[in-house]
Amino acid sequence: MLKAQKEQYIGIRNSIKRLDDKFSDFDEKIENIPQGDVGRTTEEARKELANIHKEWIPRLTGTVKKIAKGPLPTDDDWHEALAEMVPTAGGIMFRRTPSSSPDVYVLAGPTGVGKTTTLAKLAAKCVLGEKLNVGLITTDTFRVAAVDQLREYSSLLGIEMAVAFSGEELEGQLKAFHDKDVVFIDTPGRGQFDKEGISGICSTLGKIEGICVLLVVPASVRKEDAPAIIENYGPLTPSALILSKTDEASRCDGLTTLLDISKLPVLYLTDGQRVPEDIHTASPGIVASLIMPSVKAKEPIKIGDALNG
Ligand SMILES: Nc1nc2c(ncn2[C@@H]2O[C@H](COP(=O)(O)OP(=O)(O)OP(=O)(O)O)[C@@H](O)[C@H]2O)c(=O)[nH]1
Ligand SMILES: [Mg+2]
Repeated sequence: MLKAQKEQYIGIRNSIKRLDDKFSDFDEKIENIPQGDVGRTTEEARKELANIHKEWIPRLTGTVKKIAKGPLPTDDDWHEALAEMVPTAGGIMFRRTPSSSPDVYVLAGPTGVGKTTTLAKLAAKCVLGEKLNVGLITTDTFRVAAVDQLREYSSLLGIEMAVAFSGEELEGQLKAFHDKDVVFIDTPGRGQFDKEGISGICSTLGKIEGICVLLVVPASVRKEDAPAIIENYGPLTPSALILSKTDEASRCDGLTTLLDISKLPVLYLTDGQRVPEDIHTASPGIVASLIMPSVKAKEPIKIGDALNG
């Protein structure tokens, strides 16, 4: 009996050894498997979930589960689910207004975010692309050289420009621009905590009716700052967001907070200093790629490129 047991034991030991050898071979093969894009970027996508506003996570993960075809969602699944949550409005339909007063757009936002440059890009789109009759008014009589900056753009585009030192002057200039199709109004940059400065812009814009305020916010806005921007710029009742300086934003971890709190759609993205090239109509996919950069959306169509032919 002992002899039989010993043989059995030796047999088991040999089997274990054979299994051991097989597994070490297997380990080596696993190590040599090339890191596929899907596995690697999915891990990154998971990390990027930390950038997403926590109120968005349950809906996002719920959608991802529905979309995913396999047990593990791919980057594309995350991207698609996030894009479904991003509100965009596909740009502005600038139009001819022969029998009515012009459509008036105001660009407002914190200091140095690119308001004046973005205004020039949009004005160029109207003038060069749509052949519209455009007027520019600046209410930024505060910052040194702000007036000259806009004047430079107006002369490059060959369009009229006015400077408004007060609400009354602004009303008068808008009347003088009654024959324009579109009028853009520039405002001075005010930090999000500068409530007094922001209410100064409110009183300058005063009772002018039918204006559309576009809030320019840098794509790199911090999640801690987004609530104050939205709350303190609230009195201007912005209609939409423009996300600026996407080219300088290595992280966009405040964007979903901004979108969640503001409930505003994104109209445009800007990604450089060139006028008019560096502006794009926002799409959910492109904004989602800013939030989760491990997945790249298709190349956006550049308004400037389209203009250049
Ligand atoms: N990289 C990059 N720079 C930009 C972009 N938009 C504007 N800028 C630059 O940012 C700087 C400030 O731009 P402005 O248009 O003067 O910004 P602003 O918001 O009008 O500034 P204030 O009126 O002083 O509040 C300039 O050097 C612009 O060329 C952008 O999308 N990307
Ligand atoms: Mg400016």
